[in-house]
Amino acid sequence: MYAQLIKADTTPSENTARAEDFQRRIDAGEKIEPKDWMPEGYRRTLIRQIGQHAHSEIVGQLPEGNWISRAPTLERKTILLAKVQDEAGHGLYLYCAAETLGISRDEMTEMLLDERMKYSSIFNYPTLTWADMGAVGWLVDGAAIMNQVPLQRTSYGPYARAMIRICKEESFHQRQGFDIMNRLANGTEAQKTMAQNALDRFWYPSLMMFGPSDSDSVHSEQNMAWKIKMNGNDELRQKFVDLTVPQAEYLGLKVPDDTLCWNEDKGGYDFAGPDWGEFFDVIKGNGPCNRERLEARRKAWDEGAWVRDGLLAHAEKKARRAAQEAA
Ligand code: BYC
Repeated sequence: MYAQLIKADTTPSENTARAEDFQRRIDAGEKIEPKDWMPEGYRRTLIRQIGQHAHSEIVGQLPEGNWISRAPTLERKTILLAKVQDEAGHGLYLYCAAETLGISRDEMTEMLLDERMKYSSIFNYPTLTWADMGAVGWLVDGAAIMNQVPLQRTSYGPYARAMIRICKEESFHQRQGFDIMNRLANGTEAQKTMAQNALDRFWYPSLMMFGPSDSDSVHSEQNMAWKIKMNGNDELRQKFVDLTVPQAEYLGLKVPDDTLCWNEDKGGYDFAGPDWGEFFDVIKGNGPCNRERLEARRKAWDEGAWVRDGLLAHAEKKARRAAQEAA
C-alpha cells in the first residue's frame, strides 16, 4: 500500500454527540484551535499532512540550494538565496503548526528519516541546468500556490494562518521563476533550448504534485469532509494546467503534451496525465534522487546534534537560574 490509512474514528466514545458537534462546527466554517476537542483521526490526519508539507519545504531547499553557488549573476544569486531561506521559514511555521497537535519536530524529523513520513515527490527529481531554477519557480511553486491558496481556508486555525504568509512568499517565488524562464526563452538559441528542456523535464512531475487522480486518492473524501483539504486533486491539477498553458505560449515554449487541446465545453484544456506508475514508484522511495535527498537530511540531522544539545543545555541552565532567583 502506498498510503497510510487513518481511520476517521478510533474510539467508540468519539462516535457521539461530540463528534457530531465537531462536524457541525466544520460545516459552519468555524476554525478548530489546538485546545478544542477533535476526533483522533482529524488530529492524526493533520499531523500527517502538515508534517509532510513541512518536510517538503525543508527537502525542497536541496534542488535549488544546488544552484546558489552557480547562479549566473550576483542579483540572481541573492534572489535564489532569499527564496531558499524562505522555504526554511515555511518549514518552520509548519512544524510549529504541527507541534500544536501534540507531536514534536524531533519526532516528525525521525519519521521522515526512517521513511514513515513522506515529502513531495517533486523534490526527487534533479536540477540539471540553471533553467531548472526557472522551471522550479514557475511550475513547482506555481503548482504549490494552486494547492495552498485554498488551504488558507482550511479548518485547522494554525495551519490556515501559516498558509497566509506562505502563499504571499510563494507568489514571489513563482514570479522569480517565470522571470528566469522569460529571460532564457528570449535569449540565445542555446538558452531557449535550455528553457524548453527544463519545461520538458518538470511538466509531468509538476502535475504529480497534486496527488493521484481522485479515484485513487485514499484520503480525499474524509479530508474534504473535515475541510482539511478544500479541493479534489484532479480539480486543482486542471486549474493549474489551464493557468499555465497560456504562460508557456507567452514564453514561446511548448508544453510536452501532443494531446493538449482546449475543450470549449468544459472551458478547460484536455491534457495527458502523468505516468502514475512512475509517481507511485517515486513516493515509494525509488525516484532519481530519493536516496540522495534523505542522505542529505540525515547528514544535516546528525551534524546538527551538537547545536540541539547546546541549545537544550542553555535553556536548562537559564531555567535553573530563573528558579534559583525566584527562590
Ligand atoms: N508527493 O489520498 P491522497 C513547496 C501521498 S512544497 C508525495 O490524495 P491527500 C516548495 C499522500 O501523502 C509544497 N506523496 O492524499 C518547497 C498519501 O500518502 P500517505 C508541498 C504524495 O493527503 C520548496 C498518498 O499519496 N505541498 O511548495 O489527501 C521549494 C495518497 O494520496 C503526493 C503540500 O504538502 C505527492 N505529490 O492529498 C519549492 C500541500 N501526492 O500520507 C516549493 C499539502 C499524494 O498516506 N498537502 N501523496 O503516506 C496536500 O494538499 C495533500 O496532502 C496532497 C495529497 C494533495 C499532496
